[in-house]
Amino acid sequence: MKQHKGLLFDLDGVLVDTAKYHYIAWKELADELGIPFNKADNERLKGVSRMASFEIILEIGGRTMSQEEKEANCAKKNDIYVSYISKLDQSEILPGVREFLTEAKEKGYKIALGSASKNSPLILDRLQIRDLFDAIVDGTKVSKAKPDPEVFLKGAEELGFSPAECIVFEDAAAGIEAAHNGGMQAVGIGNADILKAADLVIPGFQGIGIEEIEARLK
Ligand code: B16
Ligand code: MG
Repeated sequence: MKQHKGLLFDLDGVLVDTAKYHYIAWKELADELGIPFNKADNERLKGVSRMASFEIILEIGGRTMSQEEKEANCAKKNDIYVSYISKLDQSEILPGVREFLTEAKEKGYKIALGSASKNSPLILDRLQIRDLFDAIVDGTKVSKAKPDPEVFLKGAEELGFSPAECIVFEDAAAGIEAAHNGGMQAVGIGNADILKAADLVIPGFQGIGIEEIEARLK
């Protein structure tokens, strides 16, 4: 039974794996700065804003920088990152995502993006799924990072629904917490051990539809 009206999706790790491109770009910058940076460090940057990510990298390297220098380095990293995501194509959408979104839309749900990434519109364009979104709330519209609920509360508001009428789909523990802080149910995408707090955890969208999610959320 349809109990909700709005679906709010995180981007990285839910719709597409952009973390690998963030890693390549941060790694290139870190190498240039002589800061050791590996894939385990990159895990700490998932869902974290660009500037906060760079601050973590500086902390790893035991370095400090002026605000101006930090901004210049973030811009440099973003240029590298954008050069990669500009080449994204439809094949990089995670399995089952397009089918899930299309079916939910047909069933009358409204769909919003809730992501920290300022590059969200470009990524949705490249994956050719932008038209499935009724609202896009990204890093250009919010100032507080998850677990603050701001990004999802704005998403619900832009869709015109109350938080209780929305379901959040997230791959990060901080995102699940953000959904709950905003009064929304949260479906975790990925590992149930990491996403213990979620109301339901699924490995991905392959072979699952919104009706099954609604039934299992009860
Ligand atoms: P940008 P999400 C996040 O996306 C990424 O997980 C995180 O690694 C990145 O730093 C952040 O977006 C900002 O991205 O530099 O493109 O503005 O998980 O919130 O969809
Ligand atoms: Mg994510």
